[in-house]
Order: sequence, then structure tokens, then C-alpha cells
Amino acid sequence: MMENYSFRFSKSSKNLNSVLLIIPMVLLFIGVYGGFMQTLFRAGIIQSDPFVGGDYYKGLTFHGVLNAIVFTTFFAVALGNALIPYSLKKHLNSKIAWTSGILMLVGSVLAAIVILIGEATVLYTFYPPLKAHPLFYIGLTLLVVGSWVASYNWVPMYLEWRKENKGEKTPLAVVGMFTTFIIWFIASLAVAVEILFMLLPWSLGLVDEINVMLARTLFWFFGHPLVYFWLLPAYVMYYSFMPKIAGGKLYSDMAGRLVFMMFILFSIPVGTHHQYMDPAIGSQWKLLHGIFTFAVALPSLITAFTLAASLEHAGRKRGGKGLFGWMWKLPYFDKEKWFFPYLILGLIIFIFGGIGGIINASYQMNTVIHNTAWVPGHFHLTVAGPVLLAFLGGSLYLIGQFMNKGIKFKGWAMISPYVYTIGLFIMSYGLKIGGLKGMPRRTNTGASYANPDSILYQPDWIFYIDLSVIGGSIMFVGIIMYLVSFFGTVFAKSESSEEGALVTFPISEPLHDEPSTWLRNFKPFIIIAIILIVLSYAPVIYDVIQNTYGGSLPYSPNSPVPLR
Ligand code: HAS
Repeated sequence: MMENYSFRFSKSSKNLNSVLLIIPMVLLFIGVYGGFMQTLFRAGIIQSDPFVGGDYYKGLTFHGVLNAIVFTTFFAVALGNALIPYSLKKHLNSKIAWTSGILMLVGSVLAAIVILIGEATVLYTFYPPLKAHPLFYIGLTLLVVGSWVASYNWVPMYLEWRKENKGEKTPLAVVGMFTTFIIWFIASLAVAVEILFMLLPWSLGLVDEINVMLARTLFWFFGHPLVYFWLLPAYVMYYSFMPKIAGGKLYSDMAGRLVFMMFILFSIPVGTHHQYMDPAIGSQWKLLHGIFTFAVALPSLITAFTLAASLEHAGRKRGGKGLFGWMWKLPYFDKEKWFFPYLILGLIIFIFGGIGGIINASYQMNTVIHNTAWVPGHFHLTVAGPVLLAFLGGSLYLIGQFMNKGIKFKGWAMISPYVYTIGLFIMSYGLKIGGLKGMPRRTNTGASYANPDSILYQPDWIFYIDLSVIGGSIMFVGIIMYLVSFFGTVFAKSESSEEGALVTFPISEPLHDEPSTWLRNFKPFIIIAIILIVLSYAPVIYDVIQNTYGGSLPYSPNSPVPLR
């Protein structure tokens, strides 16, 4: 059982973690601004984003890469650097931790500059035949390698802890963080192959053509587990922090452990559900990936019931009566518990994001929604909903702890996720229903869907475009409120008491004592995961290689002729 206590981090670890939180927050702001400009542009309110010029795809690349790849990776590393030493009561190797941080920073800044100067207009999926400058791929590689280095730094601490605590259960937060990075490591091997052996030589001009289907397949081997790399740090906070903040206990610690192990098994052999509409892959393998996709939804369904039970326990402890009375007793508007709304609202959003995911995973329904605005509707209800809100709440909590500062503008911090969530529901509804009416995703219409002069003008879509503009603007206001509190805290005076130099996390105790001995070792789960990956991906890669010939010259989205 994990008790609450305080831990003294070294000054160097505190500084590093603060840097890992502040710099991506600045980049996030630029990325969010890019998202806001997208909505204004789509509605025809502005003709071009003043920051990136008139290039719609450049703005979209900037928005996707900074928010979905850079911000998330930095936060996952910062959370691991915080929770693993704290839970194991061990110190990070500072040199390795700084090396990883510097690699990630250099990589991200490099990628951001290359996008800004217009040399990487390839969107966050960087599918060929869209080609970026080699420095973009090198930047992303440095970011990924830096995150690998950060996670290797945790391994010796864990092994040492296991030696000293034979027979003890590993703290759940540590299980969650290791699961996140095990999935990340296996998944990023595929994108490493794609970048090092395909994209880089092609971008450097060493080879003329690239096999587009093979590159897409390697990308999605990485791309779907990537979404669980985003989701799992949020799950770590739901399981570890939320019951305690709500005033209760975690209903089942064993369910939490099972959930993380199930993610190791099923996160990766599913990527082909992003390629249901692609040629060259046999439909029987698409079906297999579809079945695994339904399997990967199961840990989230278990999470829904476990967290609801934990919240019910908290609500009843706070005096809630009857079947649903406990729900109204939770600390939705308690300024001192400002972190709670970031977690609970994310979960409520995820009910809708998750249902959308299951719709996407169903082959016939995927034929209706693929490549329409429905898909950004889905992913804003997942990565820009539960993930972003949990990461924002987590960043504010961690920065207060690591910089030894009280949270400033707590009221704003508490209200901001509500404002954001209202905007998110409005925007996503607009995108989803617009998508069902045929509104495409990531398509530059030349002017706007709402502009009668545009070739893609559709009067049917205007209402839904308007909704996405209204929702996007409200979300932007919510983020600004958050940033006021975040940077207000960063620039506030430090509370320099001896006590304050210690770091504390709200770790929940389990309600029941469950030994869960069969869930204590990662190894069998990793081995089964590798078997499932080989079984599901070997035939897919074989099909792709058999059914494709030749390759493609490089293109830019803004030009119909090849770049060379
Ligand atoms: Fe997805 C496309 C299927 C989850 C992100 N997804 C995307 C893309 C992104 C993304 C970024 O099968 C676009 C990629 C691109 O650019 O092309 N997705 C799924 C499925 C799930 C799923 C089955 N996705 C996510 C998560 C993401 C994410 C999580 C980010 C973090 N997705 C797809 C498919 C596509 C796709 C297809 C391809 C579409 C296409 O054709 O292009 C599942 O993991 C979802 C399971 C979730 C649940 C919900 C559980 C609910 C919970 C909340 C409980 C609430 C409580 C509150 C306790 C079953 C845990 C109680 C309240 C009180 C007040 C007490």
C-alpha cells in the first residue's frame, strides 16, 4: 500500500522537470493559437494565419506536431521523472535526465523551426509522398531518442527497488508509467525504421522514390499505440490521484494493474484500423486488426467501471445518498481541489470520444467517416479532451510542487476546464455531424467551405462550420484562462520554507487488499504482446510488399507537380 508522504528531489531534478513543463507549455500555446486560426480560416473569417502566412497546411502541421507530439512527449517524461523517484523513494541520475531533456529540446526546436520556415508541410502524420526537409525527421528522431533515454534512466532505480523490496507490489503509478514507455518503445521502433531507412534517404535525395504504402503501414504500427502513449499518463493520474482528490479510495487496485497489462497486449496489433480504406492489405488482416481494436477498448471499459466505483465511494463518504446522490457530492467547484475538474471533465468527455472510437473501428461505419471531419471530431474528444485536460492539470500541479510555489489564480484554474469542455463539445459536435454530411478533413478549399466562391462550398455544412468556430473560440478562451494561472504560478514568488522544498503527490490508497500476484511481472505480457504483433503484422507487411511496385517522387501539398 502506498502511503502519502513527501520526498526531497534534488535541485537539479526539480529544475529539469520545471524546464520540461514550461517550454512545452509555450509551444502548446503557439500550437493552440494555430488551432484557433484553423477554425477562423475554415469559417472564412480570416484569409490567412498571420503567424504562418497563407499556408493552411503549414499551420495544420504546426498545430498537430506541437500539440500532439511535442507537448505530450514532454509531459509523459516529466510525469515519469516525478512519479517514479517519488514512488520508489530513489533519486534520478541527473546527468542522464538532463541529457534526455536536452535531446528532446533540441529535437523539438529543430522540428518547429523547419515547419515554420515552410520546409516541413507534411502534417503530424508526415505521410509520404509529402516530403519534409531532413532536419524535420532528425528533430523528431532526437525527441523520441531523448524520451527513450529518460525511460532507461528509470530502469536501474526500479531494479534496485525490487531487490530491496522482495515480495512487495510495485506502486501502481510506477506500473502505469513503465507500461506507457514499454508501449512507446516497441511502437517507436517502427517509426525509427520508417524514418532512418525510408524517409531520410529519400528526403536527402539518396533515393528517388518511396514506397508510400509501406511507409504508411510502418507509421500506423507506431501511430495507434501513440494514442495510448498519450492516454496512459492520464490513466496514471486517474487511478493514482483522482480517488484521493475526490476524498475516497481506489475501488480496485487489481483492476488498474490488469488495465495497464491489457494495454501492453493490445495497443499495437491494431494499426491497420487506420488503413481500412487503403489498398494492398488483405481484408482478412484488416478484420484481425479490427478484432484486436475491440480488445483494446476493453481496458478502457474496465477503467470506466473502476473509476465510477471509486467516485461513488468518495461521493458516499462525502454524504451522498441514494442511487445517484453521491454524484452531486463530488468536489466539482472546490477551489482548493482545482485539479478535480481536469480529471472528471476529461472522463465525461471520454465517454463520447470512446464511443466514437468504437464506431470508427467498425469496418462498415469506417467507410462513412474515414477522411471526413468526423475523425478530428473523434480525436478532439480523446487527445484534446481527457488527455489534454489531465496533462494541463498535471502540469500545473507539478510546476507548483517543483518550483515550490502556491498555485496562483486558483479560481481561473478551476473554471478553465469547464469553459474548455463546453467549447470542445460544441466544436466536436460541429465536426462530427459536418463529417457525417461529407465535410472532408485536412483539405484546403482555397478559400473556405463557407465561401460561395470555393469549389467545395456546401450550404449544408455552414451551420456545422459555425459550431466549430464558436466551440474553437470558447476552447481558446479556456486555455488562456489556464495559461494565466500556469504562468502566474511560474512567475510568482517562491515559498522558501524548508517544508516547501519537499514534493507531495495525492496518491490514492486501494479500497481492498488484492494480492494480484499474477499481475506483478511485465515479462509474460511483453512476450505475448510480441507474439500478437508478429502474428498480426507479418501478413500485413507481406501483403504490402507483394502488392506494391515502384514508388513515389516527393510532393508538397501546395503543388500538383513533384518536387524533383
Ligand atoms: Fe481513436 C482515429 C478507434 C481511442 C486518437 N484516434 C484516431 C485519430 C486519433 C485518435 C488522433 O478504429 C486520427 C488519426 C489520424 O490522424 O488519422 N480510438 C479508436 C478506439 C478507441 C480509440 C476503438 N483514439 C483513442 C484515444 C485517442 C485516439 C484514447 C487519443 C488519446 N481511432 C479509432 C479508429 C480510427 C481512430 C478506428 C481511424 C479513423 C479513420 O478512419 O481515420 C478506444 O480505445 C476507445 C475506448 C474508450 C472507451 C471509453 C471509456 C470511458 C471512460 C470514461 C468513464 C467515465 C467516468 C465518469 C468514470 C470505451 C474511461 C463518470 C462520471 C461521473 C460524474 C461520476
